[in-house]
Amino acid sequence: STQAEPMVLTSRSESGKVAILTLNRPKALNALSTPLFDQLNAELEKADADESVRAIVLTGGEKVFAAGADIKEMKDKQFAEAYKNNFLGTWAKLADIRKPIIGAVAGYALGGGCELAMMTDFIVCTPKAVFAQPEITLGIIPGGGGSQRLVTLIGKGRAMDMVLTNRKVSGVEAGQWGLASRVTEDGQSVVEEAVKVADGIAKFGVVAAQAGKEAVNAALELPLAQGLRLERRLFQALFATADQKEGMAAFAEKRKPTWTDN
Ligand code: CO8
Repeated sequence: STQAEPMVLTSRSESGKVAILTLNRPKALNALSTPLFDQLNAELEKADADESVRAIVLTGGEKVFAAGADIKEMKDKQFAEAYKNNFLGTWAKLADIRKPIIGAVAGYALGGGCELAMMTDFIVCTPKAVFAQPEITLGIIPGGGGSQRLVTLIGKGRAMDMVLTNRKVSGVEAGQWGLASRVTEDGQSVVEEAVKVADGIAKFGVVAAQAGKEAVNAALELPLAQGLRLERRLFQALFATADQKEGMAAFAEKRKPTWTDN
């Protein structure tokens, strides 16, 4: 058969608890196209709904995470078509996924690739990874949240520097700036490291993990007083869970907790 190779490959960690989604358009350096995002969104929704999945790792290749939105797809686009079909509108689905997602970045994360990485909950990268927003070189600006998320992660000045000068930021710098949370040792597999971190999350209760993600994300959207209220309400709500009773009983009894996700 001549069935097309999927543009997003899926696998599981050895523990079976972490879904690994791998961007797979190597000939186009994982350029992000509408069909690729349709597949990515479908796989993300599947993983989010699957109770055996407790965390997700999103990665690309060893040389390229993703070289940005597909320039060939965008080249001849017109406003009316882009507007009517809400171009890029569905590309931010990842940000709605409730399970923890770790971005594992090796090589180029350019334009939409950098933006996609920033949609994950946090990034693990190699020291030689390259993050940049080259949109200005194409006569456009970031369209996948880059101008907003960069400011939160690295501050206004560095965000401006990247967006206005196409500055290339190495993995090492990304770690220093807070764009990446963890930087691997040279030669270490970024996917293995991200999976190890994700497996660590997978060992905790799902309710606490999802609530923690919800609370941190609220900080990006809410004024402080509302964010603090939401955090406190979530905190109080967790006293209705079996996992809170188990976690604190286990501490008091000096044993390991057994989470039931209830
Ligand atoms: N789109 C389409 N095709 C691409 C892209 C891309 N972004 N990047 C690379 N390719 C293709 C090349 O055209 C080439 O195809 P072919 O073999 O048919 O000629 C193939 O991939 C290999 O690329 P190169 O020969 O250029 O490989 P090099 O190793 O010489 O260079 C680079 C690698 C430096 C990564 C180079 O390919 C490059 O600069 N790519 C473009 C990077 C860029 O400008 N990205 C920003 C795009 S704009 C954008 O992302 C807007 C964001 C929109 C929001 C997204 C929401 C998530």
